[in-house]
Amino acid sequence: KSQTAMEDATKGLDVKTCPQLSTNLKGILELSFNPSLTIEEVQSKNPSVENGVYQPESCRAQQRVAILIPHRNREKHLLYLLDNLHPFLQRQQLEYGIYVIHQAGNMKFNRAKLLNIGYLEALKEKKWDCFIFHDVDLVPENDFNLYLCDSEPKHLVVGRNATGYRLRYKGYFGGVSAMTRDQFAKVNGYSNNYWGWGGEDDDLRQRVLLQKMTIVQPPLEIAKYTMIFHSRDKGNEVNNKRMQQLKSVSKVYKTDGLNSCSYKLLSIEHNPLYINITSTYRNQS
Ligand code: UD2
Ligand code: MN
Repeated sequence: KSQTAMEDATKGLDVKTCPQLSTNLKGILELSFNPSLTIEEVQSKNPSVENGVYQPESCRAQQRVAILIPHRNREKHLLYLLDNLHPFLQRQQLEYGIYVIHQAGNMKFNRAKLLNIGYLEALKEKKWDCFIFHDVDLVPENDFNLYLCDSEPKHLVVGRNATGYRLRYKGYFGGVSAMTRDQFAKVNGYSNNYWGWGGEDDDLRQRVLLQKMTIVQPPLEIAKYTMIFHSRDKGNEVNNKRMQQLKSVSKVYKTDGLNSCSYKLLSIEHNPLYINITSTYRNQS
């Protein structure tokens, strides 16, 4: 039984838990990337979402799921993602919240640290059961790809349009992944020390394996994504230290992660379709 279910049971509420597999699923989706789309249109298509949060009306969700999206200067991608993801998540009958964690300032982009911040800040709002770490530019192509956590960490991007729907490399854990609150706490979250592009996802994978967990994946047929085409962002140049860093994960992960994540919180805005957490970092520590 999920936390939600137990709480409702103690309150004496008699609402049925949503089925493991929603009957609203469609399978392969027609994705939409309309360049003239506005945020107001997406809002009007999703009237049941309130301040970035949704919960099914007719049943109690299996899990409470926080979607964490690291972001800087990708407004268009964010709009496309919200447009596709909101109806997708509602069809899956999840209780969910979408958090966009925005990096302000001119420091090199740090995707992993943003995701740690998202986890820490989201838990101040609600006791989320499950966290989905989600690139802004990846749109799921099949709604049987469930945004739920399993008994082991789950990698949801098995195939991508750009790579002919083949896995990038064995053991790849990037793009979109799902971990329970406890699984993520157990590995001390992501490293905070990957500045610029690359390595942070391999680092997290090592942490998972060091904690004797395994990584599960849905079948390729349903775990397919379209990545919106983009070139490398300014401020996210390749991290040339990543190979070196990846050699010392086992030595440092217990002191580099959630328990050492320092940041300056600039604002938390509750927008109709997502919660926007803006933070900045003083220096590379
Ligand atoms: C791959 C991984 C990604 C991450 C990255 C290395 C896939 C599908 N994804 O993505 O998970 O491991 O390599 O760091 O293989 N972002 C911004 N603004 C920026 C830069 C990045 O918002 O200026 C965010 C955004 O959510 C983006 C993500 O960071 O989707 C990853 O950056 P990317 O898309 O440039 O890297 P990519 O596609 O090689
Ligand atoms: Mn990308």
